[in-house]
Amino acid sequence: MDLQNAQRVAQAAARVAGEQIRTFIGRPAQTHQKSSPHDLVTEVDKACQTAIYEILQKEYPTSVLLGEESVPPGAAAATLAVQQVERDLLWVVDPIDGTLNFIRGLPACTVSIGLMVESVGRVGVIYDPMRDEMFSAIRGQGAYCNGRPMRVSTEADLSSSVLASGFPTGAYRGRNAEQIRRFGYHVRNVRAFGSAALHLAYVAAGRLDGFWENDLNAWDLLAGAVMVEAAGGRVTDADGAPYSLDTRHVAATNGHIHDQLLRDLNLDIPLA
Ligand code: 2AM
Ligand code: CA
Ligand code: CA
Ligand code: CA
Repeated sequence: MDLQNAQRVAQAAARVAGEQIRTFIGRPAQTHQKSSPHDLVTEVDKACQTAIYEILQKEYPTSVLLGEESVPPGAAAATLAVQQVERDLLWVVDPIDGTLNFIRGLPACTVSIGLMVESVGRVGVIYDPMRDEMFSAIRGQGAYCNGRPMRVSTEADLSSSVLASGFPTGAYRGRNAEQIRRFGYHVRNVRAFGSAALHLAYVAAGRLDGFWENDLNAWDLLAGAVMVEAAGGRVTDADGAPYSLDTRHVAATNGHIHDQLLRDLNLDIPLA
């Protein structure tokens, strides 16, 4: 398997989708509600996924594609991902991560493409079209932003850390908001840019020291998980188990603050 080629193909696909994001940001043609009033999708999400699929499939015709917009919203997504994991080549695609930002014209939306080879995450590509930043990584071969090597930060103290999280649309919104409130008191600051993949790319780049969020899916996480690890960081489930395709509650850090973050995440917080 030529992982360099796979990375090039994923980057090309991400750029094609990124072009559409740049064209339609802030003025998407049609917006539909998915699982809840907080959870939206546009025709551009679907068009971007189709364009990405075409490029990946042309170069890798036997690979399996798992994209957000071809899976029904909700809990089945993770199960589906796990069912596919045994396949030799599995591409995991989020055509627009940060759809609400895209709709509102907020320039924090990314294209996220991850590749699993025989059940191991090997390649991660995250493209930010509004800043033209191409983040990419191959397991064991480092991580890069626009060709320059990236490394996680060296911050070792949670109280001096800059973290990111989000407000998931489903049942875990309250829990996540409560965690943000608590961390807000004792870390340097917390950001919520609205794209999980962007947060993960920023952890890899050392711009953020850590990121956590509840209730995410494989397409939000795979590319970024490969990237954070390739940049020297650590990615686990909220209970400390190593990242896997069915991880929903993720913690990704520079490694140094990881155990401190997990400890505080696991304070007993009631749901919703
Ligand atoms: P999306 O924009 O691709 O939908 C923001 O907190 C993060 O939550 C984004 O990465 C967003 O991805 C994701 N998200 C949106 N709707 C979600 C849902 N129903 N369940 C879980 N995550 C969701
Ligand atoms: Ca979505
Ligand atoms: Ca997403
Ligand atoms: Ca999406």
